[in-house]
Amino acid sequence: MGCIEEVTEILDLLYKHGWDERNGGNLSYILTEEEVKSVCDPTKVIKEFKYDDFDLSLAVGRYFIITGTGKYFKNCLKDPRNNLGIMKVSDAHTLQLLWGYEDGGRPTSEAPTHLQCHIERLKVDPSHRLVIHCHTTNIICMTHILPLDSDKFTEILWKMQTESIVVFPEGVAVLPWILCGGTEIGRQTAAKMSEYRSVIWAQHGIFCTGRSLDEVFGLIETIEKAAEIYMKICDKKIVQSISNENLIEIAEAFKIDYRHGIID
Ligand code: 2HA
Ligand code: ZN
Repeated sequence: MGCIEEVTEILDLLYKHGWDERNGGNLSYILTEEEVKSVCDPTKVIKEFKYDDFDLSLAVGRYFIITGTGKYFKNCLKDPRNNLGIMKVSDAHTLQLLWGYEDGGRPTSEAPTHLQCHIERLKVDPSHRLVIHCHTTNIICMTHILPLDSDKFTEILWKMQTESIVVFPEGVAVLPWILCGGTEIGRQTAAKMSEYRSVIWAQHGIFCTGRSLDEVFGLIETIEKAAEIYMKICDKKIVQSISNENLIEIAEAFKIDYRHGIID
C-alpha cells in the first residue's frame, strides 16, 4: 500500500469512530523521500506557506503529508488530492507544497501545533513520524467533570483496564482550555511532548504522537476506550478495581518503565 492509501485509511477509521465530525481533527506524518517520489516530483514546488512565528530549523529537509484546513476526514479516502498536501520544510519558516490541496487549500489551522510537536518528539525519539489530533468523545467528557491534572487523568485511565499502563506507560498530559489554532497552544502542547506522546486539550480533544500509523491509532483507541469505561462507571457504585499493586505487578511482568510518582 502507498503512503496516501495508508494515511487515508486511518483518517477514514478515525471518522468512523466518531472522533472527527465535520472538519474536526488533523494529521501530519513525516514521509521518506522514496515515499514522496512514489507520489510526485519532490523538486517541483507548487507554492509556499510561511510560518514566521516559530522556528522549523530542526525539521528542515523533511517531508510531511498534512491534512488541509477546513477539510473533512470523511472525504479524504475518496478525494485525497483536495484534502491532503505533501510538503517539504525548505527553511526555518517555509513549507513548500509539492502535491495536493488541488482546490486551493492550505495546511490545517493546527499546523503550528503539529510542527512544534514533531520537532519536540524528534528530539526524544529519532524514529518519531506522526501527529494525530482528534475529538475523542469520552476524553472530552472527562475534561468537563474532573480537575485538569495530568497525574489524576493518568491514574484514572491506567486503572480502567489492564492494557492502559502497557500502551501508555508515560501517562497522558492535560492542558487547560486554550484558544486553538494558534502558536501559544502549540508551544504548550509541544512542551508536554518532551515527556508524553499524548496531550489532552480540555473540552476539545487529544493530540497523540508516535512512530507509525498503527502505533498512534492504537494509542488513541486505547486512551479513548479507557475514558469510555470511566464515563460508563463514574456514577456507579464501584465494587472492585485495579489497585496500585496490580498496576505495579503488570509493569514488572511486562518490564514496563512507567511514570513514577502516581501509583507508587
Ligand atoms: O481543524 O480540530 O482543532 C479542526 C480542529 C481544530
Ligand atoms: Zn480540534
